[in-house]
Amino acid sequence: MLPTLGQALVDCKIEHEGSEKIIKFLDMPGQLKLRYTWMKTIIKPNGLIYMIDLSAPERFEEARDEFFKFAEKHFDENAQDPIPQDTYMQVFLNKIDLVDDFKTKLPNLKKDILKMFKFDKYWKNFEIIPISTKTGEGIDVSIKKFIPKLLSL
Ligand SMILES: Nc1nc2c(ncn2[C@@H]2O[C@H](COP(=O)(O)OP(=O)(O)O)[C@@H](O)[C@H]2O)c(=O)[nH]1
Ligand SMILES: [Mg+2]
Repeated sequence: MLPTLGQALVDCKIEHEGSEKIIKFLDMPGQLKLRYTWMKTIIKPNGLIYMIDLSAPERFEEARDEFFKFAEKHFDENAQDPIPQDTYMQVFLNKIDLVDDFKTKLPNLKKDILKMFKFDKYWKNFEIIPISTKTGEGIDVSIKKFIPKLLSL
C-alpha cells in the first residue's frame, strides 16, 4: 500500500436494500509536506474519518496538533469551509497489526487518546475504531457503522 500523494478521490459502490449507492472518499495525504492540501478542495463532507497511526505513539502529539488545526479551521459555522457540528466522524486507530497485544492495551489506549485529542470538544458524533488498512481488520466494523449514518442524511 502506497502513501497518498496529493488528494485521492475514490468511489466506493455499495449495495443497500437492492439499490446501488456510491460513497465518495476524499483521501488526504498524511505526509508533513503534503498536509497543506487538507480541505483545499471546497466540499462539505457528509462524514469524516481521522486516522491515527497507533504504532507511533511518539507522534500522537503531532497527530493531535494537526487535528486541532483542522478542527479550529472547519468546526466553527462562520469558518470559510464549515463542517456542520453534527457531522459523523470515525477516528481510526490504524496499524493495529503492528501493536503487540493490542486488544489488552485497547481500553487504556482509547481513554488516553480521547483525553489527548478531545474529539468530544468538536464533532461530538464520533466513534473510535481500531483497524488495520493492511490486514483489513476493523474495516467491516467501520463500514457497517458509516453506511446507516450516510443513508440517514
Ligand atoms: N503494517 C501496516 N502498515 C500500514 C497500515 N496502513 C498503512 N501502512 C503503511 O504505512 C505507510 C504510510 O501509509 P499511510 O499511513 O496510508 O500514509 P499516508 O497516505 O501518507 O497518510 C505505507 O507504507 C503503508 O503501507 C497498516 O494498517 N498496517
Ligand atoms: Mg493514505
